[in-house]
Amino acid sequence: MKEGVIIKGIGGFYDVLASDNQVYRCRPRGIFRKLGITPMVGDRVRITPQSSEHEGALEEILPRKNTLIRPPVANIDNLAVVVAAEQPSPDFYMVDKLIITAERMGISVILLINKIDLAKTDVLKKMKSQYSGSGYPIFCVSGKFGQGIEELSKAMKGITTLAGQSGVGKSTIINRLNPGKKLETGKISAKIKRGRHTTRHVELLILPHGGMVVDTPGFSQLELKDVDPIELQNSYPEFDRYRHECYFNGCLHVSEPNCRVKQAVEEGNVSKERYDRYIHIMEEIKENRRNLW
Ligand SMILES: Nc1nc2c(ncn2[C@@H]2O[C@H](COP(=O)(O)OP(=O)(O)OP(=O)(O)O)[C@@H](O)[C@H]2O)c(=O)[nH]1
Ligand SMILES: [Mg+2]
Ligand SMILES: [Zn+2]
Repeated sequence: MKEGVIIKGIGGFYDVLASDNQVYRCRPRGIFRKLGITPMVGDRVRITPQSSEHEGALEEILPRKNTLIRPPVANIDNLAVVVAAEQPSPDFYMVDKLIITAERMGISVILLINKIDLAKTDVLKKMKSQYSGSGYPIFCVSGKFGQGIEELSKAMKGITTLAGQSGVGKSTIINRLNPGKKLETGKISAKIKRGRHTTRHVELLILPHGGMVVDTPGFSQLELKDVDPIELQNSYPEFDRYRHECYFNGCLHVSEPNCRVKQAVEEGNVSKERYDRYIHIMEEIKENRRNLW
């Protein structure tokens, strides 16, 4: 038996990249259908290679660390949150919400500033002042011209997906990371509009340094429906040093007295912008919950 990762599903078969660096086209054992288990791209699996060198049987799916629904991929290691140095201007609420979603799924966050060929350091300065406290790595790249791509590619260990506003350059970056494969970029053509109704095809692309990237970027679970207000702070690593020193045990760091997190904001040790958006997102979560009951 060999271990491997499902990189693609095609009509009931699964392409598995095995530890010997070979791809085996595998048919799942009947037991999976009996149990109602559908293998997913990203699944770590055990296979038995069969007579023909590149075929095999899918024997076992190892426990999943996490699962995304759109795109349907399991075991995501990193979420690269992409903003543009220029056009479109960054939507930091979206950035924070993507971070919260990633944190809750045990996915590491990478912050990615694209289009650095276009602009000076404005967005970088903002990102640094707002996110350095969280400890997330920040990469500056140009998907169009290639700056910083090599370094980014080395940092993408395991499975990475990209997310961010339309037009920030996600597809351009992926093409640059994996020059062997071209994805659709730029204007939405009539062809793509028609393509919307065809089956979404998900595939893990193998990067030169061994990492893998999902070729259908998308990370759309942004409603934060099931976040408990008390849990929201767990997605803010920059609060960690302070929150255990708040006067109240269940402090949400909103308007409670003697809140150490608020004090850290006032002292400039936690980004005011990040904190203000935290309050806003907290309101949103509470509002959503009220509508649920
Ligand atoms: N100058 C410059 N333009 C870029 C860069 N990266 C992407 N672009 C341009 O930005 C536009 C959008 O790029 P895409 O890669 O399609 O953006 P996307 O994030 O995939 O957008 P959606 O698929 O709509 O979510 C295209 O016109 C690209 O040529 C870059 O590094 N520098
Ligand atoms: Mg795209
Ligand atoms: Zn507090």
